[in-house]
Amino acid sequence: MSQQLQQSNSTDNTHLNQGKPYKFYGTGTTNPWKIKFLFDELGIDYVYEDIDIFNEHSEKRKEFIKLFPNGKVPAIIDYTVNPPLKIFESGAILIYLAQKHGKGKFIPDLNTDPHSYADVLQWLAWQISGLGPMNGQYTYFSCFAPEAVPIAEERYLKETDRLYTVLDKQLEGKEWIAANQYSIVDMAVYSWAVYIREGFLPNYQKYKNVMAWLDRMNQRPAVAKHLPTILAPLKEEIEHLTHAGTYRIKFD
Ligand SMILES: N[C@@H](CCC(=O)N[C@@H](CS)C(=O)NCC(=O)O)C(=O)O
Repeated sequence: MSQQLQQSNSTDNTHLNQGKPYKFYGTGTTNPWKIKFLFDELGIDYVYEDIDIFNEHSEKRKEFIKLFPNGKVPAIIDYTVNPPLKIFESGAILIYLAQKHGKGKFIPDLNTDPHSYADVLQWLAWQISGLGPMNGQYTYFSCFAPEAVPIAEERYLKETDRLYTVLDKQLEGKEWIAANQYSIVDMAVYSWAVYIREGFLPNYQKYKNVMAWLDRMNQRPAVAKHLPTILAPLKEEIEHLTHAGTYRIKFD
């Protein structure tokens, strides 16, 4: 694949991607959902490649890491530019795609509306640097860690709770998180928040505005389309984790 990518510099590259403008590498977990939502909101077609990202022996994963050295999904290749452009990190991909195709729809225009643009950027950075990593660590220690580490579980629960409380306050009296418009921020935050009321965070009901916003998000056709796929494995996964003895979340 990397050889093909290099060869494509001087040739028509559409044949490399089955005639579709983008290749999208993902898996069925949080961060790649963001990109699926945005592609669907934009009505853009892509070739999808599922990477068995947690399996170190997977050949596909080894090939993927040759192209994207950080070795995490999502990542995309844009074949509409020459040479094709590789980009990883969900936040970077969201900004790139929304600015390229959204015409101000999913990210405001910096030149005409700098306040809204900055608002979207700051909440996106908040998700990528805060909500995602903290919620992710909490999920690891409360659901997957082979040994219980109460101090880590408590620390990440406290910070995850703080972040959802901040989000709840931000959503007070608002339909969408940033800039008074549905944006890449909503897609990014939803990709994590969709799991919290499915057995992955205790006491989630207290974030009332977040719950109402989740319901609004579920109405978006681009989200509704994927929701059954997001939810389908969760019950069985919790049963599996409970059986393995690593599911430690307690509900009041
Ligand atoms: N900051 C990255 C995080 C990406 C990430 O952690 N992706 C997960 C899947 S949701 C992954 O590839 N995990 C594989 C691993 O950690 O080895 C982003 O927002 O894209």
